[in-house]
Amino acid sequence: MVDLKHVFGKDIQKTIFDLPDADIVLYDHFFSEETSDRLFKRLKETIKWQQDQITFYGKVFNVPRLSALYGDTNKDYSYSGITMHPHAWTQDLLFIKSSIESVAKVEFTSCLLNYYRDGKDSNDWHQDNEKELGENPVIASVSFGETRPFQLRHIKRTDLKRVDIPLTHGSFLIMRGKTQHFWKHKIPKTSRAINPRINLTFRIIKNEN
Ligand SMILES: O=C(O)CCC(=O)C(=O)O
Ligand SMILES: [Mn+2]
Repeated sequence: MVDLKHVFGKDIQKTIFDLPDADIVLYDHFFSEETSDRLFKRLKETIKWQQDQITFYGKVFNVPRLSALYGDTNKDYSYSGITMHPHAWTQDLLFIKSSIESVAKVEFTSCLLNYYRDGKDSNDWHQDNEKELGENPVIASVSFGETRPFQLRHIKRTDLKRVDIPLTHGSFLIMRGKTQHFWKHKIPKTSRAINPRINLTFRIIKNEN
């Protein structure tokens, strides 16, 4: 437990994951319940959510979630074959960004948001290792709404077990160092009837367009 009362929540709980080739820290209750409720509602209503598509073996599929890119407007971002041009920062996003920057001690240029409407929405195994993010990306992930498991697996070490980290309402997870070189992550589908979830991943895009 660390004292971060000056930042926000009263019961911020810090967990450092002891995993090889990774640097992952989780802060539960980073944002208070009240702040999290307010931010969830506001983001759901004000973010310009879009349905992205991917082409796989010549067929076009809807990505199983809604997404949006916000950030410094001179920083385009390409992933999964899609190039996105960011919307300008909103007040809510700047508030979340400055809150996490006070702990992360870096400045983020961009925020990718995902809206998981129900248990059918998901995010399949991947690494956040696009070249725009540089050699060792810092990825700061904030979640609001339904708790979903964030699963991690080492790409080489088959002796290591999969890790499941529940990302709760108002939580803040940070991945740094070599994590994106060695670990894939995913948000699995579930057949349970669940509420929607919003996730924001703050990133540092090095190039300028
Ligand atoms: O929803 C999450 O917690 C993860 C999102 C993610 O991995 C991504 O957008 O790259
Ligand atoms: Mn990711």
